[in-house]
Amino acid sequence: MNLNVFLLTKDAGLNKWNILSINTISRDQLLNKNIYLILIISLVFAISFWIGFNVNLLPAEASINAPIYDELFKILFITGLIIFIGMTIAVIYSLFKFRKRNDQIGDGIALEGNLSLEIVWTIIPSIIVLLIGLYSYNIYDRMGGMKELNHNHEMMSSNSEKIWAGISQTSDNEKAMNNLSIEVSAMQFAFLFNYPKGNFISGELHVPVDQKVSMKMESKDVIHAFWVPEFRIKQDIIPGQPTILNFTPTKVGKYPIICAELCGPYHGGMRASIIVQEESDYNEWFNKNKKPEVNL
Ligand SMILES: [Cu+2]
Repeated sequence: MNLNVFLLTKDAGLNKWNILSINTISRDQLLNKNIYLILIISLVFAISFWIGFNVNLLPAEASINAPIYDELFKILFITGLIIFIGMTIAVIYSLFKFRKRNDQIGDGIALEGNLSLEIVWTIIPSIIVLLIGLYSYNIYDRMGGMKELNHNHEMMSSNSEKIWAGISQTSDNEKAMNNLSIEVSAMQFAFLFNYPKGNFISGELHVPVDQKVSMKMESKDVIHAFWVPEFRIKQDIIPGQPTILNFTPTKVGKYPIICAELCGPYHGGMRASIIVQEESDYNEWFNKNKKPEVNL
């Protein structure tokens, strides 16, 4: 059985292209074409999933937030790869398949509109964007982004003070019960870390491993952002509007703290370090730095 297929032919006398309807492709040929298409699409999916699961572009995972965030990244990465590889193949195929042949002179015919194609390329991206949006919401919720902010922060200097934003993660970890409370001040162009329990200020953030840290952050001047790539967390620090950031480090080591909000001419140099230590090492550091209590 033959199928009706539209082909372009050149009108010899007028040197123009016409659309002619002629029977050329058999059902078998069309089936073969579809099989090739399905094979190529499967291959694109297989390659994308393989790269997504085997190529790691992210730094070490050093907080309990990191694996949660990386789940989302993996999905975004694989989705991006499928689109990128698929589009690249389509472009390269089209370059060869539809290139100008020697006997072709003049413009191609003007094609206008294809409703079914437009419906397909609207529905597919809409579904992808909707699913990614829902999944991102779920990840943000699991990271503690949707937790209530204005309760149960014994560290806060005045309980009535409004916390404006932040990631308030709670973990099932028993140790999370005794949070380490730190107050962060950001200014052009440095971070300062105040340890209220030890009554001292440090330029380096030291925290014990596997223990929940609860930070209240305020800016002295402009908007800054506290970002630790290895922890997969970032939170803006805003003048006059305290924000909080809770996290639990899981890996001993030294990681960069980077200001992630363009805050002035030396923004690029606004960095500090977070040092995650074993509890005994942390206690040693803390006791060395803490100021003796003065009884008046
Ligand atoms: Cu800054």
